Amino acid sequence: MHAKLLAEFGITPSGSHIVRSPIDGSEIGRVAFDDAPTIAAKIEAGVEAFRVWRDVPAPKRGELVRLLGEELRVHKEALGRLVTVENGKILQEGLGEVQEMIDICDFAVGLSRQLYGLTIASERPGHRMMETWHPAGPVAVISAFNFPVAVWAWNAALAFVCGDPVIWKPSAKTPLAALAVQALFARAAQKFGEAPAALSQLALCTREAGELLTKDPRIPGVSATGSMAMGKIIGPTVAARFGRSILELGGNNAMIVCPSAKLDLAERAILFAAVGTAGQRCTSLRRLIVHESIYDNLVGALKSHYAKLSIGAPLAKGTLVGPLIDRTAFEAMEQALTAARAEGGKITGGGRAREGEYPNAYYARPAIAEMPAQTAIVCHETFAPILYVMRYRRFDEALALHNAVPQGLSSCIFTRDMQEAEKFLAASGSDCGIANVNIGPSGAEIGGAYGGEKETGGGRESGSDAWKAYMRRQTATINYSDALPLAQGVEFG
Ligand code: UN1
Repeated sequence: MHAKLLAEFGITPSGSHIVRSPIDGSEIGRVAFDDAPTIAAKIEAGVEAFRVWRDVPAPKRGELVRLLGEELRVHKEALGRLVTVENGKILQEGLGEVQEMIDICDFAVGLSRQLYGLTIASERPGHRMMETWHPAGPVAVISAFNFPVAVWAWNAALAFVCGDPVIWKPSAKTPLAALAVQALFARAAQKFGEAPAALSQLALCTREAGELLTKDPRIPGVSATGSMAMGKIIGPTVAARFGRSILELGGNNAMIVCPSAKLDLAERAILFAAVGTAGQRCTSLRRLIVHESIYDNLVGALKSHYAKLSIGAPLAKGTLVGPLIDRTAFEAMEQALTAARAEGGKITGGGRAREGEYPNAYYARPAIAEMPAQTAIVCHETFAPILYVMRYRRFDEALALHNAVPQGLSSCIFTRDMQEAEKFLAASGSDCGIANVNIGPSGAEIGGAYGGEKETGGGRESGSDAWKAYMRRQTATINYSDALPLAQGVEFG
């Protein structure tokens, strides 16, 4: 079955890096890794592609992205399946991830005719001043296993219309989906006919070889999604050569549930955000801050939902929770639960599921950890389905708890009280990059800028004006008079 999927994308497994499916631990393919000289050659090829691509009119560049979107539409089912097989998220979410790619392609096509600059009133007579956005150069995209294809698309679709080639280092855990995307890109490029050969390249490599991408001054922009630890290395490396990085690191996303909340909606939102994708989204719900008056009601209902969750094969209809990516992820979950217990937490759920059936895969029972306070482990992002629950009395107390973690990606409040909703969205409210009212923290649309503050890294990808990070800004002033007036009225000579 996997071989047929790979064949749809023309992938013939070869190489020494073994790729295993988290579904059952079986080998699903092999890929060859690039060594350092190959990465260096790819950077050079990216620079050459840039020389050509930057002069192609942006709307024409958009046409290539339109064709890529078409390929994705045709192969949505197969690519969604491949994402599920390689990453373990349930098929609905695998398909959703491909839809996210299609959406950003559509967005980028429109954008290709809207890379607007400004005209600015000059203080000098007979002068015109303007701001132009130019292509920046090859962009390195470093992506994580949890969104193995969508994150590339958020970056690449924008980069291509902005005139930048892309060199993509996917997670070593999900290289097959990356190869499949690269194959679809190649088909779109062939139909387009005029794309330079190295416009889109893959760098399948170890972290060490990947560092060449972050260190090379010919790559003005590096967009990296992953852990805070990774960002702490990449950020300073890119900054040391005055490059630009777009960092999308960890989240520790919370929901405040207020007394007036519509609880049935809140429950559904919590389930999707806390156990969906087996808790392996950057935007997964990790902290629940509940008003004491509804605490027993809500937490009781959640426990009964958790007890009935269908955990298992992610391709099977009806499954809501697939496997964790690997053993390390499962062990991290266990360790976090042990720490939570030691810090006074009362744990419901947790532990391994379906072990008899899948001895080489790591299915985890999602856990609810009722905490006496926002202890150390609650402030730490564990990439697993653990929901820490805390109670609050006063609204300002809830808000303070909400913001008192090092991460700042996504956040939400469930309330029907307008004052609470507005306070949450105000300057003194949620300190996150994403703040929702009566919606969970995960599953953001592509139209908004995606990213967060503090240890989340500060980068913005995807919609709104995130495209500006892929271009260089130029201020140009033109003198169409016969004089040479100086700015600030300076007389010189
Ligand atoms: C991620 O987890 O890295 O908002 C990305 C969401 C998705 C993207 C998550 N649109 O949950």
